[in-house]
Amino acid sequence: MLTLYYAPKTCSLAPMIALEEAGAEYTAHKVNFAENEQNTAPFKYVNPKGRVPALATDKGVITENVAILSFIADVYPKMRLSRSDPFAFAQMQAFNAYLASTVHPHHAHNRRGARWSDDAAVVEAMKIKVPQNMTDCCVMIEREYLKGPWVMGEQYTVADAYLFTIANWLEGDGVDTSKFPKILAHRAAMLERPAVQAAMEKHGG
Ligand SMILES: N[C@@H](CCC(=O)N[C@@H](CS)C(=O)NCC(=O)O)C(=O)O
Repeated sequence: MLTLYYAPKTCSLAPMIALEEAGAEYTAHKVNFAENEQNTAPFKYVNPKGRVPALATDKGVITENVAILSFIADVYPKMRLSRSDPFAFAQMQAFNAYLASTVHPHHAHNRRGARWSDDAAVVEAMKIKVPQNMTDCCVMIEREYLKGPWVMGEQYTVADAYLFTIANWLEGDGVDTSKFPKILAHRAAMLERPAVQAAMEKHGG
């Protein structure tokens, strides 16, 4: 049995969408960020990094979106991108890694700048860069990654759940999304999917 540790309006929406799409049996455990539950001892026992998502499996806990999504893609054939094409799989992982290692940290400079500096002026200066940095990421996604209609082309994969999750943050990060028709079309197509609707309802944004 799987347990997904999640918090509303965070990146844990991506694995929840993937689990819903896969028709997986899982329990959703909400971590209360308002009460800083992510930094309490019981949650740090689950994920010592104090972050969501975390996926508890019968073999242990998996953290990091890239790893969790890859696990779901491997375990549930419906979400699997053919492993018989290692190049396509690597391309999907390159996109997921870009979201995790570049796009998500740029977004985090908006509210979580204190991770990088104790100087209030530096934290403010980092915030000012968020719209530009996130816009630059959108240019990259729109031009280089998003094949359409799905990230990998005709095959829907876990990368779509991850892109959708981060694309929902763009307006809040000061991005003029009207400049990115492919990302908007992807978001609209995702919103049509019953599994995405179910995940959003359960997850809370
Ligand atoms: N690299 C991690 C990032 C996880 C992460 O930063 N999650 C945020 C929510 S989007 C979090 O748990 N933040 C809690 C905090 O900063 O206290 C992943 O992709 O899974």
